[in-house]
Amino acid sequence: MSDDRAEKVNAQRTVASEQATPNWLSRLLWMGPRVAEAREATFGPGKPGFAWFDIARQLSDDVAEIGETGESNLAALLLDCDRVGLLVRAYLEREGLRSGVGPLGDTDWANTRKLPLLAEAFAKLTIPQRSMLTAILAPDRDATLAKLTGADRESLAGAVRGLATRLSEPLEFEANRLGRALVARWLRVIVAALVLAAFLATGGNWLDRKLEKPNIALHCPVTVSSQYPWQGTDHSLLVDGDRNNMGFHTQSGGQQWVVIDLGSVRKFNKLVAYNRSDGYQDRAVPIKLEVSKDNINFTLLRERKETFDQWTAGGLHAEGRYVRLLNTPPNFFHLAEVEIY
Ligand SMILES: [Ca+2]
Repeated sequence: MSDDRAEKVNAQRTVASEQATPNWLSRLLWMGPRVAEAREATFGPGKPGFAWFDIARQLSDDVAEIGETGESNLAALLLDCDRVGLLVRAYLEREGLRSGVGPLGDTDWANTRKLPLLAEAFAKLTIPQRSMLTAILAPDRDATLAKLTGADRESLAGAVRGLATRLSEPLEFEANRLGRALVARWLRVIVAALVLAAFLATGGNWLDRKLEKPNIALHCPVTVSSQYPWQGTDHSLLVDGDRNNMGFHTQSGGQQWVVIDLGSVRKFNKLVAYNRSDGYQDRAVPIKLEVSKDNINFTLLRERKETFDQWTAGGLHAEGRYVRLLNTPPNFFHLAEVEIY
């Protein structure tokens, strides 16, 4: 696919995706126009003068790499002078004031006075500093450098470094316009996502509570096959809503069971059993779940053989008044809570 065609396809996709997003959301998230405006206003590749600015940026990195070896460091001074030259070119080219493609000439230097930002920045240099700088940026820089005294270099280095910084900062700001817009957009998207997640979490809990059927076993009478001394003596705790306290504890030997009386024949679809939380969980299995309408004839609904913390027996489609849980003898039998829905 040619670059032109790829660009058109991308543009169509962008338009399609922007059309698919509601207007208010698009505005809120800076999806379209704000970023497009920023892209348009950004001083970026392809814009007049950007190539010079980009090279000046790289030189700035080189200056940083040379390190803090003192302002009189000749290599850093030359790089800073070149940065100034490149930045002046960038400014002039942006304004259509560049006189040619070669080194900066008299017309270019004269044109710098037409741009207030450049005029102001250069005004901070003394006249000798200005003439040394223009001489270094002229083709015969070696001759100029040979004439510089140590004091000249030192005075020029600080002044040129300051000048390069003053010239590059505004361009840097304009070059980062799109980046700032994208950061702002993503911050907005992240905040919106967090708000949405918080809303869904709250809304989800609210919906769960609305849709949740009541636990019909809650506070129903409980009968147990036998009672172990001292532990699990209050059987109402099997259906008290607390999933950690022990609801009953039988003796060992023979078939042990627990029956919950729902009070009348009820339809239910799910039973959740919570094992005792302080150990001996293997005693609860294998466990059988049965239902009866008369407390005499029971029908097996489910059986579970694997040890569990929480056993959910769903899809029961059951009907009955007495719900019985039995484990396999000879064994103690104990559970913390049973819920029926
Ligand atoms: Ca309980």
